[in-house]
This record gives sequence, C-alpha cells and structure tokens, in this order.
Amino acid sequence: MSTVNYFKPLTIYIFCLLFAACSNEGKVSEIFFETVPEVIPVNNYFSLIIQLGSEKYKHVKPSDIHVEAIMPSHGHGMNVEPIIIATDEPGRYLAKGLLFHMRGDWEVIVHVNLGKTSDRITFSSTI
Ligand SMILES: [Cu+2]
Repeated sequence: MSTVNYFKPLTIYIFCLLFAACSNEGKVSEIFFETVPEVIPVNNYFSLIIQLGSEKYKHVKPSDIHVEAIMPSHGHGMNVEPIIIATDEPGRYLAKGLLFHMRGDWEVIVHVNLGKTSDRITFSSTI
C-alpha cells in the first residue's frame, strides 16, 4: 500500500511536466503546480502550490485563480471551496483547503482568468 502511495506524487509531477511541455500550443501556458503534502491524503486537507511561469500572468490576482476538483465518475466535486493566497514569490500562489472526501479518481482543475480569455490546467489523481 505504501509503495503505491509513494509513486503517486511522481505521477502527478510527470503529468505536470508534460503539461508544461505542451505550453507552446497556447491552451495551457506554463502553469506549474505541486501538492502539499506530496501524497494527497484521504479526507484531510491539502494544498496546491501554483506557479504561473509566463509574463502574461504578471497582472493575475489571487481572485483570478479558481481551483476545483471533481470525481467525474461520481458526478460531484469537493465539499469545500479552496482559497487562493498570493505568496512572496512572483507568480506563485497557494490554494489552501482542498479535501478529497472519498477514495477514487479525482480531477483537479486550475483556472486562471486573464480577462477576455482564461487558461486551464487539469491533472488526475487516484487516491
Ligand atoms: Cu465520489
């Protein structure tokens, strides 16, 4: 069981890198993230560190970022609403208060509102 958990953050990280690598296509633009703790707990709070790595995000405010998580196969989301906090580092934000209240397949979606357009990044996690 612990071996399985050990590899999950690696999977997420690799997924993240893949998304970052796809940024030239324009749909997903240099949004990086990692979970804290690395292994997403069941029925306990965790956070997401979000790094916006492009000039076009320089005017983004915490209120422009929205984070949600859903279980597509169950048709529901989380029972909580994460809050977004700016950090001291430019382009780095903290989404606090995510909670997966059941085991299964989850999808985390980070939306960044840029005014007329918005960017979105999604990653999947099975807990
Ligand atoms: Cu569910």
